[in-house]
Amino acid sequence: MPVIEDEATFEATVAGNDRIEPRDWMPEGYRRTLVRQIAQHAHSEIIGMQPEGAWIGRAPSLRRKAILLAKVQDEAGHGLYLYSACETLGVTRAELTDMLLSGKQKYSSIFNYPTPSYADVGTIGWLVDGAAICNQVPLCRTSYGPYGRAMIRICKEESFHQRQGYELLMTMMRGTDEQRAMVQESVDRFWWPSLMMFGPPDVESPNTARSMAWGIKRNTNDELRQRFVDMTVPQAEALGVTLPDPDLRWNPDRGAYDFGQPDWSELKRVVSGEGPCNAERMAHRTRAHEDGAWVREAAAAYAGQR
Ligand code: FAQ
Repeated sequence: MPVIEDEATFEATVAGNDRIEPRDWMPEGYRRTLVRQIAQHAHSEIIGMQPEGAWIGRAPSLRRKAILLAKVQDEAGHGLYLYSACETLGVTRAELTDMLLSGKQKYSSIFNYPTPSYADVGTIGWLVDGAAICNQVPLCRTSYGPYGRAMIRICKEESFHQRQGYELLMTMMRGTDEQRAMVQESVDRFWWPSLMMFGPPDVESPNTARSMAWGIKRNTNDELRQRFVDMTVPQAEALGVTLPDPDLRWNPDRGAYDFGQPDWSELKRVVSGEGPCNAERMAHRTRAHEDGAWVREAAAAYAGQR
């Protein structure tokens, strides 16, 4: 039985920071926003397996292969929890997959960048998982119950991912000059795209105000971007790499780092399909979906017999 049956109770529940559950009454816009955000998040986890997955066969030792394999498998799991959370809103996994493959739904811009160097495995763990954690820890308190509960487990695993990336980079930084140069080159490529993961600046973000009022998002894009920079600069110093931003400096008045702005026109291009790897990522995902058709048919036939 639903506990919330009307708009007034819904608004009071959200205002009291309590949870909305699948059977509760909710405004159609709230449901649509959640489907959009959770689906984009799920698609990102699944497409996000590709850039690092390409390195599993080439990782330099059995230990590194095992770690990377475990991490990429976790990402598949994250995608599945999130698709399940999304299904509680009345949309099927097949519909969500169709929306990804037809380009109606997005996935995170960050996975449209190439990973030509093994150091990219470490940089993705450190910066991309680091940004993901900054963005996702507040989502553990999101107003929609199934999404918040999925995020708790995902954040625990992301924190292992971040540490394995940092440890890999630390090991390379203790190695040869060539390895140190590989790390710096990789950080130079991933720094600005990592800042773009938090979305457009608040003044250009059409969804933030509404999503905050509904308790779906708990912080704005700019607040989380700032938190990420403040967290990452000391880690870069400990690692011995330079972040490629001439405007980056500590501001004692704000008690935070000032930093430059990413090229926002690049984010728009990448999100609209013109990033360096969009076509490759979608072709790979489409092929994998088609190759899996027999498994879906067999599972449906088996379920039909029971
Ligand atoms: N890329 O109004 P806003 C991960 C879209 S998981 C692509 O600010 P919102 C784990 C946005 O959807 C990474 N699209 O939107 C991992 C909206 O689209 P619309 C994914 C972007 O939703 C690590 C439009 O632009 N994480 O990394 C991006 O309020 C390593 C306007 O933007 C999540 O999805 C972008 N960067 O805020 C896996 C977290 N930014 O309305 C493998 C959950 C914005 O046209 C390896 N999501 N857009 O359909 C969120 O927190 C929010 O959805 C934001 C965007 C913050 C991403």
